[in-house]
Amino acid sequence: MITNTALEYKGNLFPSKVVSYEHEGDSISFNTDNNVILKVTILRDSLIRFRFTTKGYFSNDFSYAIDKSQLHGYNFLTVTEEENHFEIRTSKVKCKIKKADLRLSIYDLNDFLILEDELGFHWEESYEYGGNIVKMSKSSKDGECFYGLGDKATQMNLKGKRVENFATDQYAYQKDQEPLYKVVPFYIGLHNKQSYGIFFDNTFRTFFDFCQERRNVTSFWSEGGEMNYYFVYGPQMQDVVTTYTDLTGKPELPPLWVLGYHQCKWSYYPESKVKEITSKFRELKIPCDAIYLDIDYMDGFRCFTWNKDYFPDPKKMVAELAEDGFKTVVIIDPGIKIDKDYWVYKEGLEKDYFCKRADGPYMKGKVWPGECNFPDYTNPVVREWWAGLFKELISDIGVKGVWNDMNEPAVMEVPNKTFPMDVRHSYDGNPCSHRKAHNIYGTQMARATYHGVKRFVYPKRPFVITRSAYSGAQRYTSSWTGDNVATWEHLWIANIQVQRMSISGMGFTGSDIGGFAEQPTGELYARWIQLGVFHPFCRTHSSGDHGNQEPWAFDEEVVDITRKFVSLRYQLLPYLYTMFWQYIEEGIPMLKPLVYYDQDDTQTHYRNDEFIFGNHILVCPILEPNAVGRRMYIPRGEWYNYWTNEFATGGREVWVDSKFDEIPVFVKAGSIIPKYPVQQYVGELEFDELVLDYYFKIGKEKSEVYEDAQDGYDYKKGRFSFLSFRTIGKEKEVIIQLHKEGKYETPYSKYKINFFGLPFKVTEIEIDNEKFEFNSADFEMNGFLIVDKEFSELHISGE
Ligand code: MIG
Repeated sequence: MITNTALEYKGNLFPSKVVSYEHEGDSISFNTDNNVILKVTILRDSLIRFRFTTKGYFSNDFSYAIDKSQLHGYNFLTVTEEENHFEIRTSKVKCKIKKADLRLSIYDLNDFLILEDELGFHWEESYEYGGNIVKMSKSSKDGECFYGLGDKATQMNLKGKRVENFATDQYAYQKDQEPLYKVVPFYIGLHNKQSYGIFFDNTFRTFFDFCQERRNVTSFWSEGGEMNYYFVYGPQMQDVVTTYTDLTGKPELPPLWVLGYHQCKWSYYPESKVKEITSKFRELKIPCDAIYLDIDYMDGFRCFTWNKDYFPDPKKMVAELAEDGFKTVVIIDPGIKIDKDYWVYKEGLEKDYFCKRADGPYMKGKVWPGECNFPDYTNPVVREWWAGLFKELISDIGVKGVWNDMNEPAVMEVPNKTFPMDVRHSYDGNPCSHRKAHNIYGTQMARATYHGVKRFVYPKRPFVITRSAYSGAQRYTSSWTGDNVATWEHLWIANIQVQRMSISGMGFTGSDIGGFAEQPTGELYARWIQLGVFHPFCRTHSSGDHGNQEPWAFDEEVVDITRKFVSLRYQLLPYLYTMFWQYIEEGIPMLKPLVYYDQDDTQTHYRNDEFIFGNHILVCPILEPNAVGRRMYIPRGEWYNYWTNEFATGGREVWVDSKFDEIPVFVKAGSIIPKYPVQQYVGELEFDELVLDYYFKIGKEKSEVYEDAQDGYDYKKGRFSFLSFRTIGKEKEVIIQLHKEGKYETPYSKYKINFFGLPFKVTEIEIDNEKFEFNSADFEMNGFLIVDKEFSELHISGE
């Protein structure tokens, strides 16, 4: 392993002076007299790619991370040559490139310096492997903060830290442990109220140093490949994140049931145990939509087989579970057991689909089934074969989702926990060793799985969840944060990890609620579920080594708390679904760390705990035992305590009381929160009313509600319902305007509008300019109205 630092190495080489340049379409190439070429490509006004070679020519340009549809050309840019530098301009930024050494600096159009090379691009030749160790260093401003990078188990602000990206099976990882399961070489810098982003699209092992090695220097480097990175202009963090997410791609909508609650354990078997668990959920009235089968459902851990002693008739069981509203999700690992009587192995062998060592033999490694071979998912033909393997599981048996594990890839009983580095990969026609393919392996497996599940579940929508991922994996799959531990510290970690994944383009993520390893106390489990219901993916999972982790494994109070919070999630399903819609449409993260929400407020820069769920709900978990409340920062603006409806002004740190069955939750004043009735599973109930909770504010606010058939693809043909509400509050008046789009007819016919915090007594209501009769007796502070869903303006006034 190469562990030398980016900066202090004697053998560093640097570009020398520019001798020529060419401008072709949206790209400009600068050639130096020592064979370095810097190719600058303007993808958009606010997105610039910098690509270096030291060989005098570029190798084939190929990336798994980039969403190809985002690579369209560009039409406004100018290049000018000055005495000592070149200047490239778009309509948002300008970039200066020094003739002497290719060092560059980027400014906004007010000449404000956003980012500047320190040493800039440099490299070290790696004779052992061939190729270079490629490095970049940038100057960092005083007070600069850094965010992003995926699943790192450390503080939100990465200032002062060094991180490593190498997908690793890290059982029971600890705070600050590096590296973890996922690789997202993307960060956001923030200084002087300006955010920008860097995406270093290089799948080799990479490192990032945020002013740890030297106080005012940020660097990143890789053990191979190209110095190939994208600069993303802000100035708002939202601009950076949405542009990055566009570049690396957005998912499709999951079916709505996937946003419900999931129950998992290693492992539920036999069939009678599975049914005992699902029945108990219904009996205790804790909503639940999905039940998981971990590796023990298989026959000797052979993927795509069943243990017939435990599950004599899987199709019948899956159908019976479905009747009770449960969707069955099963695990599938990459290791294929070496067993000449096993059809998947035989096919893989006959067709030559397994990864090979450099000298020819198949790569062999031990995982759950014993000695295995591993499909090369970087080969499109192998992905196609893999997708086809899901036919029986999905079409015949009726499984609704697939869980991909161990795809870092993880190998047992070897010191590096993964493949030997000489293993060969197709890399979609760019053959390479495992050094290059390692970090992308899990994503390509999840991609193949996604195509398989999608093919056979069609016309319904697929569900896939993965443990390992590289940037762009969000196009195919959701993810979880791996093998965490049932400790309070891990609850803290989970909170940050899921927020961080959210601003790293991969927001459809959750943690194993309660902790995977070890056993939580009832209190810890309750606090974890209280956070988990506000995560995009919400699943309890545990290793099962230390006891049970169903809500009823704890005392009755914990069961009640679980019911209360999971029910709240089910009420908030239309809100969650709308968050998801904003993510797939605009790349907007579903969870927003406080710094994302209000980067101009320096109070937010080092906050870890509080976050915005969607656009209008502020959540702050309780992360300590025996708490009766906590201190937290309420961001600027006006809020209501969700539990007490008390008004709170933000921009300050406050103590918030919080009983055991609550955590601090606030709703932004002026917003409308849509709610469904509590259902035990998605689609259980028919209801004729959409609840809309309105929280009074003097001033304006916007709220949206996205709905559709909750599954299938009709939404892509315009069959969705999109409600945009504009609320205007005045001293003695509230106006709610509603604008509707889409061709989907929601099954309910009315809205029940709840009003919170009205500062006046309502005397008159008009709907679309007609007087509306109502019972005014006690319509003060909190009251409600039931109105036909076809209104466009509601006008309430009083005295
Ligand atoms: O070596 O399938 O992270 O969620 O329950 C352990 C058994 C393999 C690791 C996963 C975990 C899963 C477990 N797996």
